[in-house]
Amino acid sequence: MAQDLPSSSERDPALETLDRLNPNRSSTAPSPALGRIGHPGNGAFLEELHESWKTDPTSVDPTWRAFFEGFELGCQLRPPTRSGSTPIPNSATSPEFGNTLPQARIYNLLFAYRALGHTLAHLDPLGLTPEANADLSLSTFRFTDADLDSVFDSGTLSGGGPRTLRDILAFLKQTYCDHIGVEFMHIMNFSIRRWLRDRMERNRNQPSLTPAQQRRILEKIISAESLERFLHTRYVGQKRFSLEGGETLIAVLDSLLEACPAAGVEEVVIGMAHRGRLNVLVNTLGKSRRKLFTEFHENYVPQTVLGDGDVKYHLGYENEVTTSSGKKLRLSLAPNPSHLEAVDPVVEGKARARQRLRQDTVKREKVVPVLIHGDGAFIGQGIVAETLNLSRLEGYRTGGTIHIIVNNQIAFTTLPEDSRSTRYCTAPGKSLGLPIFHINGDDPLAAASVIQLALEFRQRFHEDIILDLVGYRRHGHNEGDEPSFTQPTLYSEIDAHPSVSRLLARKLLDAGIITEEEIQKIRSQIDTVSEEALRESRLAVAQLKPQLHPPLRCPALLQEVPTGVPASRLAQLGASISHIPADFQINTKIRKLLDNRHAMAKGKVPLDWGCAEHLAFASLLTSGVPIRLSGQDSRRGTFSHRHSSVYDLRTRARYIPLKNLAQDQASFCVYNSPLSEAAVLGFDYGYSLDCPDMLVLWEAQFGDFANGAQTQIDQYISSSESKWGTTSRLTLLLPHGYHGQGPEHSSARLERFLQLCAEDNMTVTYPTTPANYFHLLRRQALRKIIKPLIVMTPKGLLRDARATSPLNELTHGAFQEILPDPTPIKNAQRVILCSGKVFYDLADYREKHQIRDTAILRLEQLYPLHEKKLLSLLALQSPHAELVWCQEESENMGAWSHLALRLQDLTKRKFRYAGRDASSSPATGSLAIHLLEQDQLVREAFAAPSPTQAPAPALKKTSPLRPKTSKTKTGKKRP
Ligand SMILES: Cc1ncc(C[n+]2csc(CCOP(=O)(O)OP(=O)(O)O)c2C)c(N)n1
Ligand SMILES: [Mg+2]
Repeated sequence: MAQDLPSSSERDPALETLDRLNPNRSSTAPSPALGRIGHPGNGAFLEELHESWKTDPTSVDPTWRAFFEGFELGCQLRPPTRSGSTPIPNSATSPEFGNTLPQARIYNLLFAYRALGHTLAHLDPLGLTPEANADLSLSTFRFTDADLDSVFDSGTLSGGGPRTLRDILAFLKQTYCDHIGVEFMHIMNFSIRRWLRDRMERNRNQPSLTPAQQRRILEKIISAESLERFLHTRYVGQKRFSLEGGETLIAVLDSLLEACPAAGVEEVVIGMAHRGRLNVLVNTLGKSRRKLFTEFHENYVPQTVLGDGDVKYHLGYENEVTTSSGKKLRLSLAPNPSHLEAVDPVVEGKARARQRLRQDTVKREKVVPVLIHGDGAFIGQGIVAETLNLSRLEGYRTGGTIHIIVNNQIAFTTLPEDSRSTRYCTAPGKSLGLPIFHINGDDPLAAASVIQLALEFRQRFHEDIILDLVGYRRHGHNEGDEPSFTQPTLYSEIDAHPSVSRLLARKLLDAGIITEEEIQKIRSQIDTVSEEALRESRLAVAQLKPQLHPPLRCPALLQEVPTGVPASRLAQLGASISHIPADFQINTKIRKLLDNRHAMAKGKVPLDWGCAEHLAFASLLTSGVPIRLSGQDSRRGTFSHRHSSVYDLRTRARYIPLKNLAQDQASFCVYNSPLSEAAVLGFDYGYSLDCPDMLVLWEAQFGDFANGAQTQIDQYISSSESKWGTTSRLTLLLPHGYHGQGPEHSSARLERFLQLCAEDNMTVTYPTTPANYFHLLRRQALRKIIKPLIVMTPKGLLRDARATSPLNELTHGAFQEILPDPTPIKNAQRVILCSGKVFYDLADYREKHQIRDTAILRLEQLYPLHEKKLLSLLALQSPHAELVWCQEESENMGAWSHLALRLQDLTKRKFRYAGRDASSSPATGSLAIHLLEQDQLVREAFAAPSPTQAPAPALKKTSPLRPKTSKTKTGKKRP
């Protein structure tokens, strides 16, 4: 119930009572957490009072009676659906209104308008006057026209004092039912609500812009419209995703940038989709028209990107612009893929990284993220909710994002009635209690004044805010699309509707702010600039000769990077990572784990995974490399192996040894992420773009959950360098390995990552020893080349004595892409190649059966493959040795399908496959079957006679594309 309570600030007496009852409650500056959830004590108290009022209204004092009446009213006034099909319960019939005092009903009226005035606001440029809302009619409050001139106390209505009912109504209608409709009464933080209310009622939500500001807005609107029209006539039928019908966006962005310097903002990081992007690039970011027009040419090949490039309406841009006050502002527009809203968390991550670079990590007021959305995508895409949920979290906050929705009331051909179950497309914002401003897009002045408020709000409360610019789409979805196929009536209305610029021009002409001649001059100046740019671009494209570019290669990816750390330093680091302050009481098991780590770092006990990782991190941090690790339960580690953060048993105070290594160490940030993959991975990817010298790691709980972030992996991590030239050092830790835990916890889908590999775009690894993991992490952080790194990480091996490393493997050397056989075998008659955990099963089998003619090599790095190393290791064995690829993953999964042809091409020899049969599900649900299968695949690896003993058998499994074998996974013949 506490959630739905109206702000007691609307009822000042009640607020006072609350303050009296709970002196700890701060009415001016509640803590953010308390502000959001309300005070639990107050909630219980109010609930009690509410119950007693419901049984007998006279049992509470009149102030509380009025309060609850307002509250009940708010609960009953459910907004109608867009189509108006859901009947609104009419509170006028509610018996509670029977005996209420007139003054109390005035307070109800104020509350109702603040809560629901937006239902009467004129938001739709194409719409008629909104349907009357019976719950806001005078009769609902038991007033009649005869009461209009009666005088009442106007309570908290801007300044309060006596006013006639007529004045009160006019005030409320002007503020809440004009061209701006506001949803803010769902906000649980009273001080935020009060601030918004006062800020809006101060000027009755009417724009108060200077004539110069108004002229500038008109210029921006004309500029936006002219660019679209120019493109429309010069590049007929070419896709541009016109902004026409939503040109107000350009005025809003301009007003935002204009307001930035005074608000202390130095940088704005923008993310947006296709709609109006070209317009924003030119009219907001200052990209030259010549460059844009060049990109429209059919011969155009991006010169800046060495890879495949991208279409023009996905490209990013960075620039420094100068505001009218002469202040500089850095702007960036993140490149984005077609996948709508996928850019959201990337922009948040970038913004946070930029804040870090500007040492703006406390208030986060210097760098402001701005996300521009489409109405269909905002309500439809789950990543929007995931990203909003990051907004207040310690590891992901950016100090408030300004969301602007270019709401053209359509998504391709789909109308709102088919695309949402909510009245407004902004509904996701309500779950976070964000203020939502719906604005008639035909009123750029109103929109400009709201964006000023939005920036003020963001800088003051460090929270997200949403602007919903309600407009229309003048053309089809793209310019080749015929909208009247599906929306014939709507489009004849749109054809007849005057443009935003014409409407605004009329307004300013009427107000005497501008003359017709001046408007014509603005238009012709802009067209001249466009014409000139077009001429220049034609000259430029005449020089262009499209050429096929060779695949991107990065041979240096295979260069060895020395990553050993001297034993003395490891011992020192070992002491630091296992040290806990004396006054800290920790769990005895963790104490033991830390002591063990200490012993490992001194070389007394072989190192396990957790210790190797900690030492890698500690060595990097103390040499100046900052680290950020984020993922679900990553502080402790899903498998309880990391324990990067330890807790005091009495207070749950947290201590992070890696943050306490040395005075001058680099920063270590480790966060438990929310239960999201797409948004969190996107965020960390975005972060990694702007902090290239930092080791940024994202960890999946189990590797397969990464597929919830597949869009980020496909659209950004694997391909963004080729598309946009953006590089990232992001490291993905993906627990992988078959332990009989069922289909969903076995596979990180190694095959998917390998399938995405080409042109040296990233590194894919599956290390099997703590030492190699140690070197891998250090290589990733220290090498100059910036590439994403994918790591299949262990689960069971974390506690497996076979998978430990002696300290001396950390003190010298480098990451080994291929691990030679630890048992020195020469001239083997069989060589089994494998990757990852199955190595240990193979080695055990060989040991158990005293097999001496088989060597086992581990591919610790699957991409790029170190071919030279592999050939030289194979050269140590018989040239006639049988070559086997063994994996525990099913045949259609794991590394086999990626490697089969490559290995055969490289060695000019055939490989036999030993592993699970192809399967639709990654693994069996039964532990018993798992063990049988595992046993069989290992036996199979050693099964075939070696070629020197017998003629080579027909190689049954040489191609990943061969038909299914007749054996089932348990070895039984299939019928
Ligand atoms: C995730 C995703 N699904 C589908 C599409 C295909 N698509 C491109 S634009 C579009 C309509 C988007 O509507 P809206 O968000 O309202 O933006 P508008 O084009 O109206 O500005 C669709 C469905 C896409 N790009 N991304
Ligand atoms: Mg739309």
